Amino acid sequence: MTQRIAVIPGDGIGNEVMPEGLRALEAVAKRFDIDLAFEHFDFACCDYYAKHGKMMPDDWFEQLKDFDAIFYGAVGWPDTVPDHISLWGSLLQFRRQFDQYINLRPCKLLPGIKSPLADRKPGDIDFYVVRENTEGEYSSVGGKMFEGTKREVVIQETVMTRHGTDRVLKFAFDLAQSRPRKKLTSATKSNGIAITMPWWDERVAAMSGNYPEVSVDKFHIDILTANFVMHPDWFDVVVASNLFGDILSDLGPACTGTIGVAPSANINPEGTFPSLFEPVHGSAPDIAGKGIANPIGQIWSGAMMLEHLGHKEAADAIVAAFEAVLTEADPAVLTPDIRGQGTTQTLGQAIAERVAG
Ligand code: GGG
Repeated sequence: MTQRIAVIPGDGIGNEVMPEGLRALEAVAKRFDIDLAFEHFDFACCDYYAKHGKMMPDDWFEQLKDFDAIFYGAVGWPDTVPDHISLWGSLLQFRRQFDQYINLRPCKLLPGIKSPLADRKPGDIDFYVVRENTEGEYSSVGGKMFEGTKREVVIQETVMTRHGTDRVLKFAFDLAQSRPRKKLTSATKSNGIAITMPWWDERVAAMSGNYPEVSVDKFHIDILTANFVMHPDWFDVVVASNLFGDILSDLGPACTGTIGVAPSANINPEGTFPSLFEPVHGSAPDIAGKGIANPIGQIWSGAMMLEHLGHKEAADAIVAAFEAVLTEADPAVLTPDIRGQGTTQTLGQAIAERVAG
């Protein structure tokens, strides 16, 4: 059975890491005899906006809805398009319209990569951030009054629904229950954000009643970020609202040495719509065009996509391949963010060769 993948490189380094993501997928598809058909799209990026005055064509939903998955790079090119326009015109539309309400972001210290935290070794940092992905602080509810005057008022509402909160909590509890440590940490701020966050805590407490085997703790987001740095080994599954999850899933990988390796899965668990797989990192205008972006975040996202599509063995083969290349630690192969002198292509090619076997 052919599985159709929509490929959208997006902006900046998305265009550099995507070919390496595809190279690994093509190698693994050949090795495991998986029939993947890639179709490339030039929208959901700021170049498209420059030509058309919008990030995507009006029929983007129709064009993409029947794909088995979407493989995305990165979005944002603030010199051309303000960040909130590019993000709301592309990635956030995918997440919302395709009801990809889970954003699953593994955070793992990989072999060969030095954590900036003292004395941490692989195995010490190995947890998931489960980020609510369709509502919360990322809401389009609000407005401005008296714009441009001294009386200017700006309001943006946080939107949390019982449906939206319970479904992400259920996913996170299920994940925690499936893991050996069976531990779930909730990110809150119920001392300061006095309506939505105490309610979030109540929903966590209610859901925990269904999972007697899962031990649950919670931290206010400020001390939680400190504990990510001081005690990353405490965490197993961390569940968070949209904004808190976004922040934690950049900080977590930074504690593992580089955000360049971090993958993510934007999942519609029911399979009604395609899920979307993208590195956690953005378009990185500061290094775009230099050919030095780390492709592992894109490659690992491809592995998550394969697992989602039912190819666990192939997904594991990709992870084993990049772990082997990192363990070898040839500086001529590795990218500068992980102390190498290589390029996006040298690292991508070494991983693809390993995948091929
Ligand atoms: N590949 C991820 C990406 O391009 N991220 C850009 C960004 O700003 N994302 C914000 C978010 O994930 O909410």
